[in-house]
Amino acid sequence: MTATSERPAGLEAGRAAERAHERDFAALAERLEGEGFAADKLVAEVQGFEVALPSWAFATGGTRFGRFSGAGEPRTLREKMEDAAFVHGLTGAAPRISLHIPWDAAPNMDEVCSDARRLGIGFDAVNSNTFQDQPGQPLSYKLGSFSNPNAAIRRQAIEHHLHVIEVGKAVGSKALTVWLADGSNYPGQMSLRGSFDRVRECLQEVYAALPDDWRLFTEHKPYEPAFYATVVQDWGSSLLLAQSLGDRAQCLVDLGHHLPSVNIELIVARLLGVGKLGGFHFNDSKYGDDDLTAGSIKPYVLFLIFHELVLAGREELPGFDPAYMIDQSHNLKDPIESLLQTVDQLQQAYAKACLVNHARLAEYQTSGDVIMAERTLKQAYETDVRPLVAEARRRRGGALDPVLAFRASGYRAQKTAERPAAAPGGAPTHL
Ligand code: RM4
Ligand code: MN
Ligand code: MN
Repeated sequence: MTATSERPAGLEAGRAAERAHERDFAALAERLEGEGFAADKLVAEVQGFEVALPSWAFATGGTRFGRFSGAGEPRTLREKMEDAAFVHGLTGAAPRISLHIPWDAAPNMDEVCSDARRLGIGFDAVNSNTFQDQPGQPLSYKLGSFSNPNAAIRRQAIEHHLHVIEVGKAVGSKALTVWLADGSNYPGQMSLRGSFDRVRECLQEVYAALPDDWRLFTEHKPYEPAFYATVVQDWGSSLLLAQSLGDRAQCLVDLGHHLPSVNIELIVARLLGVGKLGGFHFNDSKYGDDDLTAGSIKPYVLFLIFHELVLAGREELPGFDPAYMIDQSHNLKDPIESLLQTVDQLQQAYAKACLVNHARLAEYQTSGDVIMAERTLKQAYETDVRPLVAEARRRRGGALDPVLAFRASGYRAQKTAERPAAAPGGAPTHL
């Protein structure tokens, strides 16, 4: 077990790598200073970026066609927390884990909290699950949860959410994320208007039970598992819900939950403009809800999203306090390596967005200089910020190159010995 007070094994980069980093960072710092940026300030800004790790991403996810589990995968919440702490130790940027209930149900929450304290991590938003029936559950969600025409099924779904809030309170969470699979597969199966009204009414009851210092995030998704009409299918539906609930209800944008070619940064800008951008589930997508590694397919889009966010932060927009979370399924990669890679990609996109000269961009927009406006963004995007991000990690006691440090640490081999394979199928994981 690695407490965060210890330096995880594998952190010591070779001396040659250290020297190469120092050279690269000095060169970048000089270049950035020439452009009017203070390098130390930028390092501190990058260090301010934090992202929560999803508990369900520490085991190999698989697809609906099968799951090929890897060795040493966590079998319990405590083991997922150990892995999360290791990722945080190497990156210095992932201090919280996001729980999914009942996947992460634990008999003794006090023990969970003391494990977390010992590991040096905390808890982010708690996620509910009414998209599956659980063993022993009296009524089925086959035809919907909050949208179900059967009031007893809606009641059961509300009770589940109240329970999730209790779990979150026990661990110190400050937000509830609600993603509903509710929808229909065939025209006529469900009332398109009635189902939305019922979802809103149920959410109102859940919202009323939120502690005063909590937020509720509504997460939309266009399709899957519903293939004809999903109730909360787009950001418009999500916004209607958040607006009808109250100030502490905001929208969560999962980057994979948009139809192909939708302009996600524009959605982000719209939600920011009305104070309803609550948080993110970072991942990347080629076709749909692919849950691929953030930045692996459309890195420029990721940058443009961060540009909207950094700008909103600088302008101190009302209601701007985004909860950054990862939501990915690691089908083929080692889940820890994939998360380390993801955090690094997010840090890089964020760092690049911090390099945009906003004053100059506004001038070009006003004077109608299209080329120079675009070049202002591209100049930031095309800057190799890897030394900046590595320096931000290093000053936090993390690794210059987290994936290589993880490989050198022997952590996976150690866990493979400590954690004999779970039952076939493994621990519950991302769908
Ligand atoms: C959904 C959605 C939710 C996540 C589940 C596991 O597609 O992205 O955020 O909780 O997957
Ligand atoms: Mn999600
Ligand atoms: Mn998803």
